[in-house]
Amino acid sequence: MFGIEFVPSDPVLKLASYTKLAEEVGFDNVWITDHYNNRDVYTTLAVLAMSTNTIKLGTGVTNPYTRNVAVTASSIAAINDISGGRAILGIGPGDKATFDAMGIEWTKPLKTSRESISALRAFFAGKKVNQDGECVKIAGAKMAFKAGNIPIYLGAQGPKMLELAGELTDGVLINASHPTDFEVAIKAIAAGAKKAGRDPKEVDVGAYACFSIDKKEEKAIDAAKIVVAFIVAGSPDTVLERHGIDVSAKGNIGGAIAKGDFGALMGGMVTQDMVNAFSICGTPDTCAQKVADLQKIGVTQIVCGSPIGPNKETAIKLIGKEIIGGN
Ligand code: F42
Repeated sequence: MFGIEFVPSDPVLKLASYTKLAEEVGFDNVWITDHYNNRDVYTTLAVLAMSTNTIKLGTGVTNPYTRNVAVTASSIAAINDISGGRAILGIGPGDKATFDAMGIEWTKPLKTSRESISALRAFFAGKKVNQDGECVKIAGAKMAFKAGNIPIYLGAQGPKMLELAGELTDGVLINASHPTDFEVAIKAIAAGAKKAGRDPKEVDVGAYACFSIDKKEEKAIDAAKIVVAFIVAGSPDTVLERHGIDVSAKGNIGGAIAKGDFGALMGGMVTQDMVNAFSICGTPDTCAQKVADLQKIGVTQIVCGSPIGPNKETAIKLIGKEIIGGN
């Protein structure tokens, strides 16, 4: 399966035209990110629903801190309604930096995720929900319209979150691009599935990857560098060490980002090793090989995330022709 991620920092109508193109070239899913400072995820998905016919429409990902889960259930059910059953709910504990700016306290992300998923399943099943959780409390709320059977995906990287995904979800969206990270992740998902008596194959394993494709390798790499810089700056030390990247680079890159010194980032701070570890990047042949390597170890959905390529339209067409077409 193939997905594509868009960030609604771009105007919604522009995303609608990219999504239509993505649908035409064979993508299965479109995922829209959720951050308060960008355009609203459900408004965006509603427009995408009206301008497409077959592609599935996912929040990629929303969170249970900025919206009560009953409101999330109602919003995604409305998307399911207007799209003829094409909605997918991607949810994760969210992004601490944006919560700090909003004055929202980020407590118990793992437990909040677990309790949110159970409440959401109950809302989707049309039940009157009574849940006296530690983090999510619902006192008799019920949807007044039919939600339908909406798959739930979890945004996860940490071992406990991945186990939770294996235990409870239809799929997981993992912010990573390299087989080494997925070998670790797939084991954790399988452990969670086993604990719940499920077949791990029931869980769609999504690589939510930084993706950059162009016929000219250099152009593809340059387009990925700033995204890779943000990934390095935000990665735990254990992940950098796993890829043999000097942990001190994290502070230097973070400093350059804070100063807005993009010249330094492009001019050598972001190394080829970092690009290889944290993106699927290069010519169509290189990208196709990297996609095949991930599929071989058990990744079942490749989500082509930012930047997609130096030119989004050209990149979407290239992925359709050279990667999805050849799969
Ligand atoms: N976040 C957004 O805000 N917007 C987005 O659009 C978005 C997209 C997205 C796409 C893919 C993806 O993988 C993640 C994405 N995210 C997005 C981020 C997402 O919402 C999550 O923040 C992120 O995936 C979670 O990262 P993580 O799996 O590393 O989990 C964190 C919370 C973690 O520390 N996990 C630990 C682990 O091992 O998995 C568990 C920590 C733990 O056990 N906590 C206990 C608990 O109950 O929470 C509490 C412990 C205590 O002492 O209180």
